Amino acid sequence: METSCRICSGPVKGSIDLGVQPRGNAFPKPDQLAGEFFYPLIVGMCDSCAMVQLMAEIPQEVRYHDEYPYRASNSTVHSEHFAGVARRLLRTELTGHDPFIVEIGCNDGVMLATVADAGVRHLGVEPSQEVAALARSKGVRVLPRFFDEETAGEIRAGHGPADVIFGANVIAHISHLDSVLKGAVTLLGPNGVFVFEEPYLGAVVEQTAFDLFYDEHSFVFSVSSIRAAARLFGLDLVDAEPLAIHGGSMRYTLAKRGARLPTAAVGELLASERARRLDRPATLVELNRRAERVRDELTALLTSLRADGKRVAGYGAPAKITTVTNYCGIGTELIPYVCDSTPSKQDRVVAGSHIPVVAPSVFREDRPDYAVLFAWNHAKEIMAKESDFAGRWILYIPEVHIL
Ligand code: JHZ
Ligand code: ZN
Repeated sequence: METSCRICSGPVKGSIDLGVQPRGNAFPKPDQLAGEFFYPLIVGMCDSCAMVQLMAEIPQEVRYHDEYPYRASNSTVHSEHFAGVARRLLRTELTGHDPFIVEIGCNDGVMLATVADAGVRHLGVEPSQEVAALARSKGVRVLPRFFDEETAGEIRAGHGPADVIFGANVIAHISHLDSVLKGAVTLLGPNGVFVFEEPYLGAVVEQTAFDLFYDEHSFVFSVSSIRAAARLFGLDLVDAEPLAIHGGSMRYTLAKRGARLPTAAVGELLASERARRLDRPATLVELNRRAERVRDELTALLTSLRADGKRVAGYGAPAKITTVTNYCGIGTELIPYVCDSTPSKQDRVVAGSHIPVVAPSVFREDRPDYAVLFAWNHAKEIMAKESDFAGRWILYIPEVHIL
């Protein structure tokens, strides 16, 4: 299978095949299972610009509808992280006269609430109504739209140039990334910056985190691919900063061409990516092999626990659980339920594998022998919260192991 790159039109060959998958965040109600949507989840890397991308494209309106269930504030660690991001931007970039920040995909206002509290001019661009309402309830101003070049032009006409455009776990979701980058050029002031943080290809490869691939992640970025994309559209990559969040992310800072000098980190990370062959499609082929091993070991473990009469539950229903359970063919016979603290996911099921999502109180009362930690990126927070759990944790990242 071959397609052309969404960024540079170069050739993209499929290297990772995660099978036929439903949407990661669909979480249908038990009476909504007829006619579930499936697509082939195949991932490739562009031979020319090294951008890792999904071969299929799921329309954004289908993904980010009004009941989009993910709540960015649902983890204490994440809430603190984004409040910290806001404080830092207020200190470093939003210091001039009447500064202005735009956030693409502001979700429930996890970052902009701190900006709003500081009385700084801001606008969240968020198409999903339920999360937008939560943001508004925190005093955040929201434009209910998808961000692209046209929206950027309208925002500039109505509010003036932006000092900062920010996005977290959303820029890699946008298949028209070219239009977003053009929009950034339109909307930013001469010394403005486009800052975004997204799961990092280096972390995905290093940890065999194949579950980071699902319909929402149209791309998985690296310093090399973002530098190439920025250049194509009149921007420079001027900083890159590794982050621990979401199991390993990278924060990229783009500025208008020639406006700022790149930091030393950019060159260092590019060299390290070349050494780790993160710009080579063969790296994805190898990742595919390791994902197959995890799949075989995880299903073998769960099957043998079932044969031994052990009771196993799932913990956390991140979008990632959809990829893992559908790829591995894990259904209710191996994991009868999964608990998650997000009310908008409870009393629904994981798309495709149909594992019911219940409240954490059910897990605490049920006291299973084992719990598969699907929200593995929140391991510390969850294990501290569940310190009374007397069973054992099963992790499948970076490889299948029992704690
Ligand atoms: P979590 C998110 O994906 C959202 P997901 C998005 N698709 C994206 O791009 C990536 O991040 C990068 C639950 N939980 O954060 C809450 C508990 O039950 O890993 C969540 O449903 N108890 C935009 O969905 C899930 O786990 C807890 O104590 O993979 C974690 O989802 C905690 C801390 C979490 O994101
Ligand atoms: Zn390309």
